[in-house]
Amino acid sequence: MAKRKIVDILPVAFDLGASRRGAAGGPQAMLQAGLAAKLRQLRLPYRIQEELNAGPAAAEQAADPALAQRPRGRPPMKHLAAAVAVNEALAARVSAAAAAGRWPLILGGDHSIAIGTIAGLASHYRRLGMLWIDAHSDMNTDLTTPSGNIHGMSLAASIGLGASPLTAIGGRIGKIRPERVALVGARSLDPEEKRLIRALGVSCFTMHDIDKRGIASVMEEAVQIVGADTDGVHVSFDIDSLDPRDAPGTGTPVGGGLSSREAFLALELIAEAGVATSAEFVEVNPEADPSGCTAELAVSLIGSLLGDRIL
Ligand code: 5AB
Ligand code: MN
Ligand code: MN
Ligand code: MN
Repeated sequence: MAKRKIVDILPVAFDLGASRRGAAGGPQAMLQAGLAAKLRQLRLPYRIQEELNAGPAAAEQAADPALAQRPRGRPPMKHLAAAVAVNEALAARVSAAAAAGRWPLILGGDHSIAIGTIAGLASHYRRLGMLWIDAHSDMNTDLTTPSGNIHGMSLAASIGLGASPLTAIGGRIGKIRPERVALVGARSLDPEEKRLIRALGVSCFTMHDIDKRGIASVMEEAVQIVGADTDGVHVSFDIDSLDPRDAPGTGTPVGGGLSSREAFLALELIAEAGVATSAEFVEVNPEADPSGCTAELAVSLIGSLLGDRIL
């Protein structure tokens, strides 16, 4: 990791962006699985910030009908007010961490928190690149969502597409440009997400590409794309990118995913390239995983991204 910055751990106990509850316990599960010890082992200085959570905003939606408007033919966005509140707070924290020269490491929480993370980073990095490692593309908007779940909209919102309460988080609309994004591990895309990915020219390395070319070749190209003409690279890692056999503890598992070996190698290659300036690890759901193996795996994966080596 570049220049041994202080790793600023930002736990976000928020899971109202998903249908299934439980990802709010992700940060504590990763901390209990030994994240701090891993950072000490890597001799990385760190601090652990106070956990952010939904707070009283979770009850606000009923009181604000404008926020619960129902686009024709689609379910309404669920828990919009709470998602806006937690993401605004997160954006402020991430922005402060980056401005202070620290290395933001956000622990989710469901993937809706990427909106706040990226908003905070965008205030600091004007040409941010992003690796979005996920079974899904999270490219729905309020007009295309099949579920109303905001964790399926976070990448679209960060690009500037979708409902204004989401796109306006952190101020500027359009925090990241589609050509600076690379998706890795995709295997469950909704029809309108596919259309949008093609129309915007977002690089998308699916499981098909990974099966055919191997993860190393794919990562080499992905890292090159997100590192070209950018001033920072964020790694948004959804644990459901892994195959559920290796990472069962997540709310929206999809078979046919990355093996843990592929995921380790992907993160090791990002570390070797020395490009990452921040990361988030999301969608770890301890309630879906009584054994705790998913949180343990997540900690090891974070270690790999931060420079852990076998020898
Ligand atoms: B995750 C789905 N596309 O919009 C939707 O886990 C799933 O953050 C979204 O990647 C999954 O509801 C969101 C069907
Ligand atoms: Mn996701
Ligand atoms: Mn996902
Ligand atoms: Mn998920």
